[in-house]
Amino acid sequence: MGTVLTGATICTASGAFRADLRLEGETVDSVGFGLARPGDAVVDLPDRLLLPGAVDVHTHFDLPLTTTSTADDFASGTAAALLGGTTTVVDYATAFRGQSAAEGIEAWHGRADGRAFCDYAFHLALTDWKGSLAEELPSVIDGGISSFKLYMAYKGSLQVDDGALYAAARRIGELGGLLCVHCENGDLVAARAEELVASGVTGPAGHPLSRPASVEAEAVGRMIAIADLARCPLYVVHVSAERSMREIVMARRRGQPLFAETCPQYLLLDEGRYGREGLKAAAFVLAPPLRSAADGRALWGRLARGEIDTVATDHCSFTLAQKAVGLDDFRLIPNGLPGVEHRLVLLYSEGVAKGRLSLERFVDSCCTAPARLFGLRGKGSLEPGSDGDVVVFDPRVEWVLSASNQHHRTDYTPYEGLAVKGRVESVFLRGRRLVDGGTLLDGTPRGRYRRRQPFSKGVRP
Ligand code: DUC
Ligand code: ZN
Repeated sequence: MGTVLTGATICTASGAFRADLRLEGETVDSVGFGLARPGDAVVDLPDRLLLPGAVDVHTHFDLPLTTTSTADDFASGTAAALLGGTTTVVDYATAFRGQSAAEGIEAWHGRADGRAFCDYAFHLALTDWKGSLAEELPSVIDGGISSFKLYMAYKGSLQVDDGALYAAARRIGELGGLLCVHCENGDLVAARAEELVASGVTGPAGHPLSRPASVEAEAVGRMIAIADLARCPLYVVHVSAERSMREIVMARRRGQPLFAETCPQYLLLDEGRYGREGLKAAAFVLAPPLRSAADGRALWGRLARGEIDTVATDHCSFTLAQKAVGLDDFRLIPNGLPGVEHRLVLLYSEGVAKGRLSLERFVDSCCTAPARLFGLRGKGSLEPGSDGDVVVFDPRVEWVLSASNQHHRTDYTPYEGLAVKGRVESVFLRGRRLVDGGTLLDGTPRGRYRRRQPFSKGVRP
């Protein structure tokens, strides 16, 4: 027995069209007309859009920092994701200094297994580089983790130097992996932050001053050169500034395998938030910081033209009490914003409904391209044979985002009071309806760990 969704518009990365979609078992069985078989459930969905389950390739759930942990763990984070139409997340498992890759990955499985409401996979973030890690990488890739992250920022904790970036990139490239890099010059950030604090600038307004766009763009340019020398495909995470995009576009024109991700916060929010007092500014501290409104406009253009490949959230959530720890020294404010629940509606409402983004680019950047780049077979597409991950989206509903109606485990949302158009009505994960009318239908965490293909093997739905 299957389920036939009728009367809606099917939205894909290459076009939108009226057709029915039949789910059977865990997959999309067929797309077309007259699909119902005896015993099928038929669901009539006039005026709705059917989207592939969205894929968020940048989350930090249950991430331990020196003094605190992120507010969302895998249970709350993946529940919020699913309610917002994201059926797969790729979280950054981290091997902290002194840990082996296997130890880092095992710890992340321990955090996620049996708790996730949507499907999930891991990248592996490496916080140093040594021979033993190089030896471990083939078995990591065999375990379905085919992308790796290195940080050029966070001096003294996550940051690695250029030699390590180069050596890791050589190894990852040779193994057919994809290298994700946080591009900000951590030495410059640390020096400027110290200078600011010494001159009496200690509040949250100091945070963006310590890491301006030039600090990001320099690191992007340097990393592009390193990846080119190392012959390693590069994915630049959370690009926030037009200056960085210029570096990326130039290198792509030279033929380098290079991909760019941005996040809703860089498209929709700007540095004006840091001009407010105390917690009102601290709530918006993340790295890279919010930029100018002109940067946001330029990023929309780059996304619409396909120069930015993906939109992910960098969901890394803290409560206001956690943010308050650094009110007198911005260096202590935990970096990050909540957002995994709101990505689809924000991109639809502020992008598609406002004419900044085509429906195709919306689907590609939020669903299809992330699945393809990160080797998630069966995800990000509504073609027959794909996983039955389907979002029923009602583009007519108007509502207001608020901390009071979100499911992130935070007491604020960066988008408080924003009126949006469009709402996730129901969500199917591998053929089973798990969300309807904006609520989870069952309290059982049904998310599964997904092994990913190496970048070099490509992926077909
Ligand atoms: N930036 C953030 O704002 N949070 C998590 C990690 C990062 O790089
Ligand atoms: Zn991140």
